[in-house]
Amino acid sequence: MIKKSFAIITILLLGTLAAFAATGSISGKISGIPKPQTLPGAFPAPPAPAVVYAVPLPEKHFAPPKKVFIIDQKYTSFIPHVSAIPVGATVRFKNNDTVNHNVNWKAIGADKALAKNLGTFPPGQAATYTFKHAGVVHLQCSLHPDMSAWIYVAPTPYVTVSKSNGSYSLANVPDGRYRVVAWHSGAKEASQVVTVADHAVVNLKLTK
Ligand SMILES: [Cu+2]
Repeated sequence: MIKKSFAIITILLLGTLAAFAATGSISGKISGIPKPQTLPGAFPAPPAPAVVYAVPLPEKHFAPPKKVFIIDQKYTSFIPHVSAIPVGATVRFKNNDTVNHNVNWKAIGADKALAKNLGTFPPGQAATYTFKHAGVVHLQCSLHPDMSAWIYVAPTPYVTVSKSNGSYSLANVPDGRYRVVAWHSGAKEASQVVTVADHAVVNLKLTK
């Protein structure tokens, strides 16, 4: 009887360890994040975060995420300023401001054929768009030339936005080889190939 329960506990323990091994992680720090330009007399703005993503090697296709991402318009700003989403994700653009706003972009990555204008809508209304192509999207509002934000559509579900100090963590990354890429609108991309076995630390340095 004791032997039998010992065996069951052992099996349970091994099962738990296997479950942990299947859902690894990548974490680290992105250095060299450019400081934003602040006008004289204005409050210094915090640095915009970097986007970090891990592409499996060889690359593979993923089902689109079920989660709907939200980008708000408030205080004549896009919030958040930087979003990172997997390809296939749907974004809901809200207007929670007191004035009309517009949402448009001139290209996705270098592809100007993917330019889009979602229209102009009043407070309380929203527009929805599904991003089927990977690449950088520079959001603008035709009514307010100072409004600007970035969506990075990554070719992988393992994508996140760093903290403003550059630290990041990617969860639920299965064991295997990946190219980890860091992106920032004001810097050159940095990348490194890594093998994840439970956990990997990848620190990347952005350069001008
Ligand atoms: Cu606007």
